[in-house]
Amino acid sequence: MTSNNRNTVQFQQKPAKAGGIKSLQSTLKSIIKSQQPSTNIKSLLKANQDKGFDCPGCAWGDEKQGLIQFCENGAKAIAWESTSKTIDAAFFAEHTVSELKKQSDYWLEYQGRLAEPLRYNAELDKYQAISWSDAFALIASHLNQLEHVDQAEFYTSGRASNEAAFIYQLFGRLYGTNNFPDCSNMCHEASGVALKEAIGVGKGTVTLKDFSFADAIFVFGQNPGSNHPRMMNALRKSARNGCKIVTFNNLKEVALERFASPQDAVELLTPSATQISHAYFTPKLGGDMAAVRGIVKALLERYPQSLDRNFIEQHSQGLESYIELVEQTSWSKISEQSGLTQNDLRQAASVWANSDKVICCWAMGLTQHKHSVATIQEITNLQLLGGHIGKPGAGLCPVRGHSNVQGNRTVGINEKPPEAFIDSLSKVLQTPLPKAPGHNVYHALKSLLSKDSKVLVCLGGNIAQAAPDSERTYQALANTELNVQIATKLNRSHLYMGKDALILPCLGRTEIDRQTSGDQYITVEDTFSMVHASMGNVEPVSRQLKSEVAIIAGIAQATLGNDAIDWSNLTADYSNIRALISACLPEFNDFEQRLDHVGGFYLGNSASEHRWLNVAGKALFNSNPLPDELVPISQIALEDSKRERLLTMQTMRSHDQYNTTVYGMNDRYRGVVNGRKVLFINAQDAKRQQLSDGDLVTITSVWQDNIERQVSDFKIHLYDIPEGNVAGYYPETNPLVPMDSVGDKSFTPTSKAVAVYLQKQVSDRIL
Ligand SMILES: Nc1nc2c(c(=O)[nH]1)N[C@H]1C(S)=C(S)[C@@H](COP(=O)(O)OP(=O)(O)OC[C@H]3O[C@@H](n4cnc5c(=O)[nH]c(N)nc54)[C@H](O)[C@@H]3O)O[C@H]1N2
Ligand SMILES: Nc1nc2c(c(=O)[nH]1)N[C@H]1C(S)=C(S)[C@@H](COP(=O)(O)OP(=O)(O)OC[C@H]3O[C@@H](n4cnc5c(=O)[nH]c(N)nc54)[C@H](O)[C@@H]3O)O[C@H]1N2
Ligand SMILES: [Mo]
Repeated sequence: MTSNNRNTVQFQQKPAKAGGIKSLQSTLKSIIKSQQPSTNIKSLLKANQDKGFDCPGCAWGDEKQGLIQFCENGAKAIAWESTSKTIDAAFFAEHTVSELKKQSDYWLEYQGRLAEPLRYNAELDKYQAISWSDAFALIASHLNQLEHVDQAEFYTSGRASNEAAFIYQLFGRLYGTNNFPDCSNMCHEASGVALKEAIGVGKGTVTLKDFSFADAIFVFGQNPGSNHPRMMNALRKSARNGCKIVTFNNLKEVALERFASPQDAVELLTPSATQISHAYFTPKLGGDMAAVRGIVKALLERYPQSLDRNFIEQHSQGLESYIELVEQTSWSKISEQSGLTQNDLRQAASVWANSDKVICCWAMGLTQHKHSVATIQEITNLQLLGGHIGKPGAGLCPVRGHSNVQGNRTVGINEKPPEAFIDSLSKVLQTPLPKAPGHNVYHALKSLLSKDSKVLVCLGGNIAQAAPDSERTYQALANTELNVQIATKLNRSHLYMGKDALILPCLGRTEIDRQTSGDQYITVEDTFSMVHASMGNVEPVSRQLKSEVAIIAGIAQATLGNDAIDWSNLTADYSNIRALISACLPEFNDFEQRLDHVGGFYLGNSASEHRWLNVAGKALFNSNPLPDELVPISQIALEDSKRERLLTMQTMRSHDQYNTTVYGMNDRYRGVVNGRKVLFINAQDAKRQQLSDGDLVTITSVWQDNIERQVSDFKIHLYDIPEGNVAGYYPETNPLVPMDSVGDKSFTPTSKAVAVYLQKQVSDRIL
């Protein structure tokens, strides 16, 4: 037997277009696989509609008109949640936790929805049923016994509603800590930090409408065909109206080349498709900052008329030193670091200069690097030069991931809360609340690793698989005295614990949430700062489920009592929570009434009104030098033979997954079927290292701590990817991302730039 048998993945030709009939077929398949086809079709028609529920897929906005507002991958997310399969104590009686650990992530979630509260029994190594009130009492007793309140960590994943997130932070702060690690620490943190410093608000400045007026849209480091399919409709519409789409992506993602709308009969049924990108550039991983610097250099040299002198004079600060820096940056450094030629960047600059209104979009390809904050500030500089912020049809658009990750931050999930927010919250509650910064994901994991922190509560998500450096992350969870997981489906985060652990099953977005005052709706904020209501419409999959709000309120009441807040009153009617949000956050005034408006309401954006709420009181040109090296490998002690072979690896999503939830084994748009242990590599790099398509390799990453981080049995695939770069899927490659390799100022794991070397495997040997 050759070891190739261990890896069943196969490679096909990439499709000629994305979308079209294949999308519809895939949508139908996932509905059928859910074993609830009729309920799910009913659900889908309610997705993102007025008085329907917000699709848990992504944070893209909607027009709230028309019958169909879901996409292929939204359908997968909905079908995955509303399966009829459930697991309860009987399932856990048959499986020890040690056995469950051996199963794949796919298998764990595929068992179905969690149906009753469970407590870990260390003697049996099994989860067993526990009543809700005992579960709440257990949490309270752990929390109340800690020597210090900062020994508790309160993690959030961005699917939680505004109402759940608000009372969660309320509970955490009344308990006494600002330890709120959350998924956005691993996601768009760099965007928030960069934009706050530069323009005074950590959110995008555009709304969905702006996409109809833009003359050009620059898309950096983002794969919307898989991760924001509804964005493809906006890009397609813009492209057809003559808007020039310029893409910067390390890979040639097919949807950004050619996309067929499943809602257009001709594109659906014939090979025709809309060409999306007017120009498509493939920079090196981490090379975007240099690329943007090059565009600015070309603008200053050839198109000085494209500068908006009035805007710059009236609204900005720091132009002179920035121009000096751009002039000092040589074209050779720009080309070397970006991997793009001077000609490429001059072409991009010419599109920019000939467009009056430009939107810049980006996602994880920009935010998961060491110099991400500086990169996003470079894009902001480019936008400021032409006065594109606050102009209709133009502006900055960090495309957010989880469907309510932006809302979570707005309502207080923030380990470094703004002082004004804490002041206002303290005033409304008439109780002083902590202001000292707490832990983000990085600090929380470090603190659990060193056993300084002892209790971990997770409001959703799967921190075990989402966080980097899997072995150390697992150890951090295994160190907990209590690990509490509020979840819909079983995942690996539920399988690591020190002494005590609880799994608390909650309602999903699609389910009816009945409380004493009647059926409740919740609210969410999309990537365009639009807030709207979401209401489930299917029967909960088990009678034992509680809503996230009810669970948090139950924990809070058991831990803190009802002195500061009457928690059951908040659960009884969520409008009581919204009244509190409204009292604490001025942008939510008349919260309840404004929800009546079809499509919800806009929270506003100070920068787009030319109000600059940063320290300078002006839009800032930040003068950040280009990094000395894209991955800091010169500081790593390494034999020359390995150093010569180093490649930079990105970890990304396939078309068949939602973060750590794996729906299937295919990545249709990249021609990958039947497996996920794949490493995409340039043919020249493969040749130099004597590797051929289909060879099995062991991948080892290098870092300053000299800890060996390795994964095996990955099949290499020759692919159109810049030399020196390789790509693999997240979370299979997470063991390779060193925990301490984080972004400057953002602490985000550098998941898009990991230094690795490869070793060919034959049979069970590494050659
Ligand atoms: N179906 C589905 N939808 C999702 C998700 C999901 O997993 N599945 N996840 C949600 C979440 S939480 C998020 S944050 C978003 C993620 O959305 P994306 O950011 O699109 O997700 P990734 O797969 O990480 O894609 C990174 C893209 O950036 C490119 N890239 C990587 N590094 C670089 C670089 O250095 N420079 C440039 N120019 N390009 C680079 C990659 O080739 C890839 O196309 O999607 C959200 N929506
Ligand atoms: N290497 C690498 N690592 C990454 C990334 C990367 O690109 N590369 N991306 C990062 C990014 S952008 C993000 S956002 C994080 C994601 O990190 P997380 O948000 O922590 O992870 P998810 O996979 O989205 O969480 C999935 C779990 O959420 C639970 N769940 C689903 N719906 C609900 C619900 O309605 N309520 C509750 N309570 N639970 C629910 C289910 O149990 C499911 O197993 O991962 C990060 N990690
Ligand atoms: Mo994300």
